[in-house]
Amino acid sequence: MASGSSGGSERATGLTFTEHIAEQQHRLSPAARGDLTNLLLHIMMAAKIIGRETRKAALVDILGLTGRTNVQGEEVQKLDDYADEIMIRNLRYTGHLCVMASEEHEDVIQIPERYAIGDYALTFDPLDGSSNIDANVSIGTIFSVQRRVSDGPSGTVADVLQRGKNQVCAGYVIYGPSTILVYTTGHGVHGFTLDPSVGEFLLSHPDIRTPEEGKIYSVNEGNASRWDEPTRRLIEAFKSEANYRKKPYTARYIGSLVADFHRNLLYGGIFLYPADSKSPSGKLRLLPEANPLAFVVENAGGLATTGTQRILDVEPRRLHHRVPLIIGSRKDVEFAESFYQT
Ligand code: FDP
Repeated sequence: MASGSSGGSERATGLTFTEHIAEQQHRLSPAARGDLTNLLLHIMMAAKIIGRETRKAALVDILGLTGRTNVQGEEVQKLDDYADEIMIRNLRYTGHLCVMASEEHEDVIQIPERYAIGDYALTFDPLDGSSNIDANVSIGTIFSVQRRVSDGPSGTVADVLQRGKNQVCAGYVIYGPSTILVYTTGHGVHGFTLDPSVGEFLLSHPDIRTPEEGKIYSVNEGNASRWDEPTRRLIEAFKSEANYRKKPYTARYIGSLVADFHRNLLYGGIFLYPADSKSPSGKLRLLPEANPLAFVVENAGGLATTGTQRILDVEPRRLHHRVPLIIGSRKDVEFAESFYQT
C-alpha cells in the first residue's frame, strides 16, 4: 500500500471481523441488541460463498452469459445470478431485514412470510464489474443498510428509497488476488482480508484514511466525445499542469467500480463516471453503487458528488435512479466540482 494511512505496521493485526464488530458494538452502542452486528456477519458469510464461487467459476463452467438482459438492459452473467441468489438466500431469514433491493431486480425483494421482519433494509449490487468476469479481473459486492422507516407487516420501497446520509452501514467486498471486505458504520472505515487457510476475515486495514489529494484519475475516456464541456475541460486539466497540483495525473481505469474505488481509496485519487449524451443522468446507480461508496469515502476523509450536489444528499426518486459520480480524495473532488459550478 503506497499512501493510505492504514499501512505498514498497523496491518495484519490478527483481529477477526467477528471480533472487531463485536468490540465496535460494545464500545459504540453497548445497549444495542446486536442486530446490525449479526446482519454484517450474514453479509460476510454470503461474501465468502460468492468469493469461493468466483474463484472456481472457470473450473465449473459457470462463466459466460445467461443470454438474457436484466432490468438495466445489460447482459446478465451467470455469476451475477448466482451472487444475487446467495445474497437473498443468506439474508432473508436473518430476522434483521424488512425488505431488500438488488441491482438485478426491478422491484424490492420482500422477506417471505415464514421469516421474521427486522428493523433494517438492505440494498446491494451482488456482483459489480461483472463485464470483467471472463477476464479474471477483480469484481465485487456492494451493500448499503438503512434503518426501516415504514410501518406495517412488511417493508416497502420507502425503506430503501432514503437519502444516502441516512445509511447506518455500507461497504463492499472485492474478489481479487485476495478477498477484501471494507465497511463503515460511520465510525471509521475498516478493511479485512480473507485468510483462506482459516476461512476468516482478518483486520488488515484498520481505520482507513484516504489521502487528501491523489495522483490518479479514473474515467472511461472512450466516452470523451459524449462529454459536456466542463467534463472535457476537467479531464484535460488532470492530464496537464492546469490543475491545483500543477502536475499531470496518472490514468488508471479498470472498469470495475469497486476495484477502481478501492485502489483510489488507498492510494488517493479521483474516480469519475460523469453524465454524457448517451447517459444524461450518468450510468451508475445511486442506491446500490454511489451511496454506499460515498458513505465509505466520506468516513475515510474523502468526498463524493454529482458535480453539483453531495451524493449522500441526493433524494432517490426510484429504485434504479442513476447519478453522475465523482468520488475520491477531498482536494481532487473539490477541484472537479469547481468545473461544474458555473
Ligand atoms: P459493469 O457494467 O461491468 O457491471 O456499474 C457497472 C460497471 O461495471 C461498474 O462496475 C464500472 O465502473 C462501470 O460499469 C464501467 O462502465 P464502462 O464500461 O461504461 O466504463
